[in-house]
Amino acid sequence: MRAPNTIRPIFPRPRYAAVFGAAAIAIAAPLVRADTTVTLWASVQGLFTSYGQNNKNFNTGPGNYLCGYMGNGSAMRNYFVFNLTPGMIPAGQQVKSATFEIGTVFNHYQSLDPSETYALFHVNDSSYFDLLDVNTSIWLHYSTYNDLGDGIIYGSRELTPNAEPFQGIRYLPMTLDPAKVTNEMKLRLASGANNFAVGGHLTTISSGNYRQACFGFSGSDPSWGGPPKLTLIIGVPCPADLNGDSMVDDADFVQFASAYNLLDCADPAMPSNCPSDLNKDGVVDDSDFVIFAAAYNALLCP
Ligand SMILES: [Ca+2]
Ligand SMILES: [Ca+2]
Ligand SMILES: [Ca+2]
Repeated sequence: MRAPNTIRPIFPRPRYAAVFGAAAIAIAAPLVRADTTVTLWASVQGLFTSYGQNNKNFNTGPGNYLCGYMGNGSAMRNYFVFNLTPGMIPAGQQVKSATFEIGTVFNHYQSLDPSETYALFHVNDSSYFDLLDVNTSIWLHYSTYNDLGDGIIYGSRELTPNAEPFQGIRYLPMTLDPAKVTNEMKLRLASGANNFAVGGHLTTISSGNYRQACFGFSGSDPSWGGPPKLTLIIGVPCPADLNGDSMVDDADFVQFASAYNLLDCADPAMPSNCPSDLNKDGVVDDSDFVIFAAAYNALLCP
């Protein structure tokens, strides 16, 4: 049990209004920039085997993105490519949240272990994703297979036999690190590549020689609605601007104070994703209040 909060917020404190009066509102109004939500669907998807082989030769249509250890010495890692639009992250803005959702079919989880962890990794080179395995030279791309499961991790989630409903919407959401996604997308856009690739890998494969895999049959079942998707919220970075109007003022304070009184991000009454937890440590406490107060005094988002 944590010690109770000791600093009590004593806002609202309309300092900016007293100092700047109506001018503050007049100055602020043109700076209001609403966040933009962008949904990207994977344009390319598939897997590489631990023999360095793309599955494009044995799957037609949307690629199967089976992932994991097959129990026979062979392993698979999957990949997804999302097309980016030039200018989609305007100067001075960033990806403020990124949610990856992967489609599953009913028997996707195959492991003797009660859970496995699936993580999405940075991809250095996606140039082999579109190649058909039409000759033996396309085998043995071990570097591509390795690329899908090492380097920067954008996000991860636990998979269990019951992680998704048996019927209905079969998307498993995964929260990605928005700063890492912003960095990579901006690099890709600046290079003119205009796409963003991720590699998926089960990071909990144990040494036991039994199948530990997920997302089987994903290339053959059209019923789950479509390819994996990536939902981005793009906007001005300003964490204390809780209502997204590019100012940190009394309206934000009301939201902050409510969260501060709840304290724990796990509290069911806390808004989803716990936006008032500004230092991302799982609680809304005095550390967050110090950050909030500084932004409140600055009033305008950078
Ligand atoms: Ca395992
Ligand atoms: Ca605000
Ligand atoms: Ca916190």
